[in-house]
Amino acid sequence: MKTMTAIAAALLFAAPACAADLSVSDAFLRASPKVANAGAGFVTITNTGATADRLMGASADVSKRVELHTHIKDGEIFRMRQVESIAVPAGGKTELKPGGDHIMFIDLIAPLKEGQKVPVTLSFEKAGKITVEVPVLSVSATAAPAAAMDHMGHMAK
Ligand SMILES: [Cu+2]
Repeated sequence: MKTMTAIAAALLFAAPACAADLSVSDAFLRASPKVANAGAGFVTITNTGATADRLMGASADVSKRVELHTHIKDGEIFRMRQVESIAVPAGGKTELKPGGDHIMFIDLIAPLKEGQKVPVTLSFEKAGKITVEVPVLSVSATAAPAAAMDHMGHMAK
């Protein structure tokens, strides 16, 4: 019995970005231009469970405030708007990506530099808190490194 507990604990440590039925992948932040006082973060949340969950908020010590945002189309212009939560459907996945939902880091304490890693804690209504190490990519990055490599693979074919 003790051995089983130890194995379970080891497995938990091996998968820090998982809680219950949720897993977080493809996380990245965009480096902030020198003049910017805010940065945007993106993650993919996969829910393998039978119960829908919701991302309720996020926290990180790189900025004074962290908000959940989406983009809405206002005539021909896309504007960012704060949202209370982002739904994660049962047995589905939610992609936060440029031009859509994102995590906004407002009033940066220091500029986000490419190559830096930022621990970000995501708070879910049911799964609780999940902390992910989020790499900072270039100012114009549109996808996490793994996804970007995927695209390169497709182009080579
Ligand atoms: Cu935003």
